[in-house]
This record gives sequence, C-alpha cells and structure tokens, in this order.
Amino acid sequence: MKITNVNVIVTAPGRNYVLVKVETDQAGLYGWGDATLNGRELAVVALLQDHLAPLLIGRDAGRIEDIWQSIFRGTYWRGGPVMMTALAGIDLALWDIKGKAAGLPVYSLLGGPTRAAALAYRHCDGRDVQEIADNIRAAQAEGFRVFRAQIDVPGSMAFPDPTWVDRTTYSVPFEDAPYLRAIPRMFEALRRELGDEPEILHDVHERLTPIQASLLAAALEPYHPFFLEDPIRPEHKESMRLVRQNSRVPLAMGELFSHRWECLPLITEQLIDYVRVDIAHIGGITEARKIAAIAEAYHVQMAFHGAPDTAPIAHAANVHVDMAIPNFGVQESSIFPPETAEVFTGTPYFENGSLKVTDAPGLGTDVDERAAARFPYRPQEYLPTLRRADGSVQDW
Ligand code: KDG
Ligand code: MG
Repeated sequence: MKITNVNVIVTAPGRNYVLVKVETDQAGLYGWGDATLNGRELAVVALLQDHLAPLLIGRDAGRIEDIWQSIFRGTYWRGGPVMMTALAGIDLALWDIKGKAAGLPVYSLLGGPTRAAALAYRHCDGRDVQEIADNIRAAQAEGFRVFRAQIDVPGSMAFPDPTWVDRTTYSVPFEDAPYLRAIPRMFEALRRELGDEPEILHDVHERLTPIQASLLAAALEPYHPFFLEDPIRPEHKESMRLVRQNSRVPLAMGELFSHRWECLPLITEQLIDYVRVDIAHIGGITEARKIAAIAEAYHVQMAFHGAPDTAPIAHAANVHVDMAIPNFGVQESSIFPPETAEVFTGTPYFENGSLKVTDAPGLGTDVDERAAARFPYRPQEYLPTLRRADGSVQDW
C-alpha cells in the first residue's frame, strides 16, 4: 500500500481549513487529514507541499509510526506548532487509510470503544450573566451537562469575538483587575441562577500571572468549576505549582503544547487534572494516544481541544480517541459554520450532550473537493491582539 500522492487543499466554508489528502496505489483508497493552524494556515501548507509531501511518495502508508518518527526525529528541525500541525495532517490521513483498509473505524483500531459516546461541553459564553444562563438553559434542553462560561468584562473583553474586532487597530482591550473581579462574580451569579448541578468551566486563555491565577482559582472554589483552563502562560509550566498549592479546583492546560514532553511536568507532578492538547497541533492520533497513556498512569484525564478553528476531520479524530482511551474526561465541542456541511460529510454528531461518530471505516469523514473549491482562502483572518489600557501587548 504505497503512497502515490499528497494533495493539500485550503478551503474556507465559513472559516479557513487546511486539508491533506493522502492517496495510495490501491484504487480508491485515500485518507483525509486536518492541518489547520488558525491564522498561520499558509505556513503549514508550504511546509507540507514543499518539504514533507516529497518525503512521503513511495512510502508504505501502513507504517504510521515509522513515518511519524521519520518526520519528527528524522528531519532534524522538529517540534513547534507549524511542524506538528503539518505532521498531524499526515498522521490523521494515514489513520484514516488504515481504518479504511481494515474496514474498521479508527476507535476500533485503538483498542475498541470504552464508552458509548464522548461527554461534550458546549460554549455558552455571553455578554452578561443573563445571556450565559439563557445559553446554558438552552443547551441543557438539548441534553448538555457541561458548559463553558466566558463573560464580557466592560473595558476588558474576556472573550474577543471576531465580530467585535476593530479591524483598523486590530486589538481588543484587556485589564486584569476588572477581569479578576468579574469571574468569581459570574460564577456566583450563575450558581444562584442555575443551582449546583450544571458543570461549568472557564477558560483564562493564559492571561494571568501565577499569583493572579492562584487567587482566581482559590476564589472559585465555592462554585466548584468543572475546571479552570489555561490560567497561566504555557512557557513556564513550573508556575502551575503555585496555582495547585493554593487552590482546590480542577486545572486544565495544554492547547498550546506541541508534543508529549511539554505535558510531562504537569502530568508527572499531577499539577493538572485535564490535558487539553489539540490533536491537530501535536502530530495527530499517534501522539495523542501516547499522551493519554502517560496521563492515565498519573490519574490525569484527557479533554482534547475542540475549538471551531479546526475542521470536522480533527473533531472526528478527537471523538475516535475519546471513545477508545480509558482516561477520557470531557470533549470540547464546536458548532461549525453552516457552509461546512457542503464540504464535509461524517462530521461528529451530538446525542444527548455527547459526541458520537459512526462506525464507518477510518475517521468516517470525507471531503467534497468540488464544493471545497467554491470557498477560497480568506486571507488574514487573524485573532485580534489583546492590549492593556497603556497600549502594551497582553497574552491573547
Ligand atoms: O485559535 C485560538 C482558539 O483555538 C482558542 O481561542 C480556543 O482557547 C480556546 C478553546 O479552549 O477553545
Ligand atoms: Mg482554551
């Protein structure tokens, strides 16, 4: 089963996606991978087309681990989000091929299902508590049990929504003091409004210093968040010790990590409870299952990043891994722009607040290439930069 062609396409049905099609010498046997890196899409395209695709032609598509190792360790320069997203695109396509060749869904190749479906959380962000509570109630009516709550803090947006972006300055404000006051108040009000049952989490987006993160985590204890996500910046992982020592709320981190070694200190010191790595940014399923296995040994659960900025293919990969691993925690879920339905089939679907994939062979997703061609790349759809009131840059 030799690789005969690697084709990279960029399509923007609502937003930009980078897709990798790996074709083989067996008639009709191909796989699709997702190599979307939000705001840096074309860097990944160039790496795939100019440097990695030529290395793959003629290789045995079934040797996923060997291909992974040869790209990660065998090409000298390694790691980083661009490389690991490109590698994920290839890896996902190869798992898709392996599943199709075997006539089995990928979760079956990973050891078979350990659960019926993947518990999902839904974004219920809002401008104020009332809007968040209304969003949570609406999601509850659909069967959801876990919710993400982000609130707009006046003068200090907690969740920059692309529609709010001032395209001339291309920045949105963030101030830590009002944010730190607003989040405990938000949780308090949500508990008053909704009671204790809904599981509510909050994403800090790496915006706080270690001591601020510790204070916030401690302040949220009475409201038992499901987890507090990315309270500190990802570079100095040891700072998580301070947050851990000073609070008893579950902690989650990892969407900006590129591989298992970045997760290690947080897992082995049990400084987090959920690993949030993004399958499309860590080299794919091959790396995800290893991180999950390391985490399992330390009683840490997996909560794969599932933001809408990757294509339905990566989301399908999330659910296949979630279905198979024993230490699955929760799956972030996304609502895709409606146009994606014209391009993708086999997108994971919701059932009673959980995500499911079908038992179709491979990842179960397919791409209508003609439809994809109708949605050209949208240049410079970047996230805004956050800036403090004095004009200085703040972590996104
Ligand atoms: O590209 C940035 C997004 O992936 C990020 O803002 C989403 O933090 C995120 C999340 O948890 O979904
Ligand atoms: Mg996040």
